[in-house]
Amino acid sequence: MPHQFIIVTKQDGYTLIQLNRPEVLNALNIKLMEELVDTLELLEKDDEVRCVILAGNEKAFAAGADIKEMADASAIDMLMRDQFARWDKIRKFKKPIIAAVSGFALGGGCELMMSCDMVIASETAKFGQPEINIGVMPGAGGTQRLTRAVGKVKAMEMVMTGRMIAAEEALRWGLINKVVPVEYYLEEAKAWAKEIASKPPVAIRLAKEAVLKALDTTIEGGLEFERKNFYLLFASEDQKEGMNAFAEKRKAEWKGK
Ligand code: DAK
Repeated sequence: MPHQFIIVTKQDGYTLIQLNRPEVLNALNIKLMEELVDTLELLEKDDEVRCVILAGNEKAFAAGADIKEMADASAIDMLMRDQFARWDKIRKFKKPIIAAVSGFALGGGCELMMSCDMVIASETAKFGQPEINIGVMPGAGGTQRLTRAVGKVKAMEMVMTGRMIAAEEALRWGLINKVVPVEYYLEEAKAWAKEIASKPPVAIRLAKEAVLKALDTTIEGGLEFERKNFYLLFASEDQKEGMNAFAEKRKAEWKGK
């Protein structure tokens, strides 16, 4: 099915998804989110895809949820649309997702970015949770994921002032992984995706699960969880292959089993 608001490009080992509503700075409307989540569901089942890059364009990753689309909604409309179910599917996506961000990542755009596993940004990237300026507050993880990423006082600053922060500041705060000149941000994300796609997929999947577990459990529970995933990998062919290849001084060939 052709997409209206995203562009999907399959590369060797990974897939690039580009949000594509440039006339409204990639504002996230319901249809765009539907296309994005439906695509992720397909990619999850495709063994050739080992990593995903989510990007916008140079001017905007996404300037938030589509304000015009939700302006007249009632609380019950919002409840019955149940859009969070869609957002939950992104959070539960099992393969690594790298956000490649340039320009605005605001409101739902910043929240979508924080649902990804790693973030490569251009020097022009700007991050913010400006919902306060339109009479609401973050609703798709902005008070929770942001606080875990940057700590209480900085999250309060962003959520209560609605101010944007620049890429270098976001890097210092621990919100993103790397900042590069705008002409390289997508290339850099592709290099990371290629590197991750070359790793053993089962170990990548269980490692992602364990890191995410750290965000919502005690240290004791998290260590237990990590240990189980670690043991489980000794049932994989890739563990035998990886360790034997090391001993035999050759490159491992992963089967994803
Ligand atoms: N929604 C709809 N249209 C938007 C938009 C948005 N979030 N952001 C920009 N646009 C549109 C503008 O209306 C304008 O359209 P035209 O007037 O040309 O038709 C076009 O994009 C270009 O924008 P500007 O002319 O404003 O461009 P500037 O460079 O002057 O300013 C800006 C760029 C990013 C500073 C400005 O556009 C701006 O402040 N945008 C709004 C940013 C914002 O407030 N974002 C937070 C939105 S609330 C949910 C999940 C998530 C959410 C809600 C529910 N569920 C699962 C239920 C999240 C909520 C939000 O994100």
